[in-house]
Amino acid sequence: MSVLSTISDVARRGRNIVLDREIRVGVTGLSRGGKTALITALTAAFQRFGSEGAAEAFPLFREYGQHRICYGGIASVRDRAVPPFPFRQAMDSLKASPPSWPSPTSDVSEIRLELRYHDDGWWPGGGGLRSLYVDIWDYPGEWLLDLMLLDMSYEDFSSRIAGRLDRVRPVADGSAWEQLGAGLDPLASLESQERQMAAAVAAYTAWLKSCKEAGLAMVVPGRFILPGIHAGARLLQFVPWIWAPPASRPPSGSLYDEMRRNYDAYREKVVRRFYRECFSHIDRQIVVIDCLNALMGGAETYTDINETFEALLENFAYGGSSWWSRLFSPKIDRLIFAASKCDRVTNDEHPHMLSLLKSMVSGAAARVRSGGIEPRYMTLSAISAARCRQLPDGQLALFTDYPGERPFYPGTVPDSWSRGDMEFFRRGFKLRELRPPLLDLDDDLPHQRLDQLLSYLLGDKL
Ligand SMILES: Nc1nc2c(ncn2[C@@H]2O[C@H](COP(=O)(O)OP(=O)(O)O)[C@@H](O)[C@H]2O)c(=O)[nH]1
Ligand SMILES: [Mg+2]
Repeated sequence: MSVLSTISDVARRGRNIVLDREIRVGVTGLSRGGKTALITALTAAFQRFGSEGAAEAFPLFREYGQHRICYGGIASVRDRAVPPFPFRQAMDSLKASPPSWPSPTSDVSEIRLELRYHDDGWWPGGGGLRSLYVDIWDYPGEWLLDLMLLDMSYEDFSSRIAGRLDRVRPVADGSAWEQLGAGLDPLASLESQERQMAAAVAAYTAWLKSCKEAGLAMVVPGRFILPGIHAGARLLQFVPWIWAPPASRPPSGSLYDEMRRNYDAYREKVVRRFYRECFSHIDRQIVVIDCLNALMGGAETYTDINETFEALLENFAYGGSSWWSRLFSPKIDRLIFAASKCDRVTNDEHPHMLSLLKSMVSGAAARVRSGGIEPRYMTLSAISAARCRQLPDGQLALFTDYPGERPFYPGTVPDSWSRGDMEFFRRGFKLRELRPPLLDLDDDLPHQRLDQLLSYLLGDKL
């Protein structure tokens, strides 16, 4: 980006902020949490704004009617350097026959949404038709956890991982890389041990993969699992040093020194850039969590979610924000924790799912409250693949669109979280990944409470 276009971007953003016409939304979630589905659903919702029946389709978005929203759609991109969010591809795959879910995200993308509404303002410059722009970024969830590393030195990172090893051993055993790494000599020259280091990195990566498969949240560094353009780069050559610290100061060119430099380069060149691109200056945050999936992993994964999101949210500033502070020291003034994919349980279980969500993120929520804002919680289905209906015997069950697929009852979600309850849930609950809904070309995407989310995200800005 040239200096001139940077200046004009800053000036434009300044003007939009002062006039309260632009908000940046950070969708925060682990991989497979439901971010891409949510961004697709939000975009499709915007495209419906102004058309017949839209107010009825989003009854909980009360501000829609109050402010007479008359148009919504995709606006031209804010930053030409960032690829656009692949909305068309996502819709094409959802509407194909047979349909498929949008493909997993492999890189950063961005979308700018716009809505227009009637402003009844009486102040000078108020009144008439106004626009509100909403910027959203999508990215692979694997990279999200790296934000934790922003303020961590190599030593901090190492001790954090060392502290987890035993705790997660029941679901993901890290003995293989522990043993391999124990043979490394931190003070010897890198050349003499390059092969051993590569083997330790490969074994550490294999452990991270097994953590991910077990449903653990804290899987860092994320690029070890999904390197993107950094595949094969030197800066991915390090492992946390969990063994006895070097006996003396590691000389330049020693194995320890090299790993620390690679870590620092990773943090500065990869993670900071990712943060700047997707998370700096966000005004509002949605944290999407697939609670049911996390719970299927048992007590370890349940606790891991809490610890992970607490550490993660430390990288964001929360608090009330005026246009002045938005311009000079932006803060997040609204945060929503959303339990995603709630169409996988019957409606009577939603209150239980909500209490599960609250207990899963209690540490992270405390972090947000310390900034003086009260987080909201909701259960959400961005793209519903099942509908809840009553069977003739009065029992609730889930119905999909697929002929021949029988209605089913997945089970009950407990509302207290003792180990016993979790075990009961794991054994008894049938968590089914659902195929996407069967849609005709002109059908709208079915959802649950997307309108509530829209109201909370945007209502006060209209
Ligand atoms: N039943 C149901 N499944 C969903 C929903 N949203 C996402 N999914 C499933 O979760 C998978 C991951 O979603 P995605 O949005 O790609 O997650 P991301 O990795 O956070 O972007 C999808 O492929 C679907 O199988 C939803 O609202 N309902
Ligand atoms: Mg995605």
